[in-house]
Amino acid sequence: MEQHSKSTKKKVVAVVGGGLVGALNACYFAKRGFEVEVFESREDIRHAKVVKGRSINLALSHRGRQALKHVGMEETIVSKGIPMNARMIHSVSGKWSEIPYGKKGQYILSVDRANLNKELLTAAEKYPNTKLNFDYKLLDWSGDTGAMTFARPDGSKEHITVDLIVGCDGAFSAIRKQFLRRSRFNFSQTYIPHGYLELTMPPNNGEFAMKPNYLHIWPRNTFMMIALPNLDKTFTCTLFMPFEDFEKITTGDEVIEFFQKYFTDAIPLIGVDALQRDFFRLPAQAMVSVKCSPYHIDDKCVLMGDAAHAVVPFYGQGMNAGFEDCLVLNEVMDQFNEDFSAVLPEYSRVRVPDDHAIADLAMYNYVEMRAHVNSKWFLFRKRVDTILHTLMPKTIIPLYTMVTFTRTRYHDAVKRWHWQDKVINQGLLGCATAAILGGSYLVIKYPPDMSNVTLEKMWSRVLALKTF
Ligand code: FAD
Ligand code: EGO
Repeated sequence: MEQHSKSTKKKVVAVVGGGLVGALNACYFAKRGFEVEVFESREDIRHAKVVKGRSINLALSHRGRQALKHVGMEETIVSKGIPMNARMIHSVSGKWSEIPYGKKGQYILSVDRANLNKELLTAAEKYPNTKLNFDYKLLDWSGDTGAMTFARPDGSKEHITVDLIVGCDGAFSAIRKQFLRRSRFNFSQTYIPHGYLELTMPPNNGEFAMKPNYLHIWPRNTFMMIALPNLDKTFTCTLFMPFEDFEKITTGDEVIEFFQKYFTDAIPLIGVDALQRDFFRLPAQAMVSVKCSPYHIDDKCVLMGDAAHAVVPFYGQGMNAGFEDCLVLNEVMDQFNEDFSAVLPEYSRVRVPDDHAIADLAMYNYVEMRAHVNSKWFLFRKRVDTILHTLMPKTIIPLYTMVTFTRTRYHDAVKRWHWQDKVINQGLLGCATAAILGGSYLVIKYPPDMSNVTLEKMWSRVLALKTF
């Protein structure tokens, strides 16, 4: 069936970066029949002894799953994920309270990053029209000719030219450097004052040390800790804290003292020795938010995943958004018959507002949580969300639900959220007005006996109110 005539020969697509988004994207382009070359700077993680990387596990939700489904990978990944049906809020006093994410089928999944990446690389490699190239570090590419320059481990350089470059090389993208040199390219990058540290909570007597099917959260305003379960019955705890506070903790005793004050219940679960050791194993890692636009250069190059939009991890959406990028580009490819000169501008046009919206939402959660979210407020907010949704299931849908369990475009979710806020405020205003009117009516209809009321008595009552 294959045709080798020049006119029907499929174009060559280079996917730069074989991380989560690059590996999935390779499957998408391969499925369409393109000649796909993946270039990854690291060695093949499937054969590597130690895989260093950012977070050990991630929360996979609806958008990411839909994107995996399109290339037949959903089941493979979901079967190795651990459902988290609710958040478990840990209070300072050690009390645990759970709030479901939604109905029975609404859960997020804890997945292992390394396994996910390996499975996606293997899936990409199964297409006969895909080639994976490891130890290829992109140094730069020419905006004029499109030629890419790679560094090899032996110090040599290789120059490669293809029809389309897809930049999936992460938050510090080398592909993006060419964009920065161009006029009318918007770019912003913000490092937040917080860093993060990962700690392992081992199994207890061969079982999970805490209930496994939960996203465990310790909300302490500026200090936050979360824990996601792993298949080996460990939990990976991630502590988020300002760098300046990390710097204040320099000894094992200080670690315990700090945990004693804020995360008491976690000490015996992680173990004093492990805690003191792991806390200093790696320095706290930085988090960056990157926004830019447009995502393409002519018909030559497009940015996707973290390369286009690194978001802070306070919504659990970075990978999900990057996976959804692949799905959106695929939809545009159908619409415009794979004509890159039409596809790429349209992709930027439809995707930029949504990626910017999730970047803003993630930053909003960061600001909100560090400023006033302790365990009481967390529980209160989520309970109010649940009650309003139960009362008016069609009118009020919690923002977290829209973002996590639907494919509502991110920027539509934000719009709807603002609209719902107005509805809620008007509802409250309505209730207040009704209360005042109702109260006035009662006072007029049944006038209270004022004969015994002196000015002095009234004042003392007004002053007594202050104690509230
Ligand atoms: P990356 O995963 O960074 O992959 C980029 C790849 O490109 C790497 O393999 C790298 O080696 C390669 N590369 C880089 N430079 C070059 C070069 N010059 N040449 C060739 N190759 C190159 N997201 C979620 O959805 N849910 C979560 O729960 C979640 N939790 C997170 C927790 C933390 C602490 C952090 C930091 C992030 C979290 N994220 C989460 C976000 C998620 O990790 C990223 O959005 C996701 O990894 C982006 O994938 P990517 O493929 O675009 O980039
Ligand atoms: C009031 C209460 C305002 C990531 C609660 C805002 C994020 C925010 C980092 C959780 C869940 C997946 C996550 C909820 C809020 C992952 C997430 C949430 C964290 C931190 C995370 C929730 C990995 C914000 N989802 N979420 O509603 O359960 O609410 F706590 Cl620090």
